[in-house]
Amino acid sequence: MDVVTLGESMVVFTPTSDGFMRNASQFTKKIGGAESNVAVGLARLGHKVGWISKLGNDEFGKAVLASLKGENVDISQVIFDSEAPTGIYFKEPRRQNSTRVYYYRKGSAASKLSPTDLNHDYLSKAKYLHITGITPALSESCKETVFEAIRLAKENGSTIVFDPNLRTKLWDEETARDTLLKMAKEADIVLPGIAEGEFLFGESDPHKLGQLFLAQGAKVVVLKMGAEGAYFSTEKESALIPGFPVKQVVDPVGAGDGFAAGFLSGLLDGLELGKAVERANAVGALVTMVNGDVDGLPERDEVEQLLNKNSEDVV
Ligand code: KDG
Repeated sequence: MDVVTLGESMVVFTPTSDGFMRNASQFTKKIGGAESNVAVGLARLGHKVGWISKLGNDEFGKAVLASLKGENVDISQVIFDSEAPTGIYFKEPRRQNSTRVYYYRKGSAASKLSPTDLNHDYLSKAKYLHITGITPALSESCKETVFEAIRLAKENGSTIVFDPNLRTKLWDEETARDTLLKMAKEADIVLPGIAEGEFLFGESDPHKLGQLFLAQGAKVVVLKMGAEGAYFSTEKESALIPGFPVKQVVDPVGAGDGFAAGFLSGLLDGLELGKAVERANAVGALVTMVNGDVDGLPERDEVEQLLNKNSEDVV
């Protein structure tokens, strides 16, 4: 596998009408989950990617599995749990760049993941292990699973890629900060948003933040700065790579996952860091133009088209 990722996927319901969700009578049903969004993004770009998780043995679990299988994500490590349901969440778009989410995932099948669910052999064959800060927020056993996955992957020389994905609805700030910092220390590559960097270190200057993450042990840090682009840092270099202007953001959810998929895709293709960040920016921008957490994730030719365009022409 090029990349193995681990986390919870859910069925996502979004009202078809504007306004408060309490007044909605119809919803669209789609699939979401940060880690599986990354997996779909990578698969659409032609990479080999596997997703480890648990699903309820129910209609929604079958929907998630069918969707990921249809995207060519390897689902051989997915376990069905007959005792717990598949998580769901609702997405209520309020205004441009302001979407409210409501989770119904407490006690979900994925929250029951435990270290014994991990297949050592499978993890040992991953070039990259992608993890996010959502998984340890789901339960104590999920937290243990993430750290065990890191241990196993590292033992076999995989590169650990970490996206903090802070979700304050899922845990208290102190526990979140403490756990996310521990994960950052284990990671080779860290992909935080500026707000997450500020949450973790109380610092918002991208260069200083990059240095702070490097001091924790990361080799590459890429700070996502929304429309401005992204700022990457290593011990030897650092630079701002401008983003692609998007005239109308339709749905920002999943843009960070698209960014991660684009960046990893660039690294897998052997691009230099700046070019990999440029690809990440392009994929992230394309995701925001379409409704749905995964629906805007592009295929390779769409990314090439955007990269070869003068950025002034875009959308
Ligand atoms: O990054 C997008 C995710 O936030 C979304 O797909 C749902 O995984 C999700 C979460 O926990 O919020």
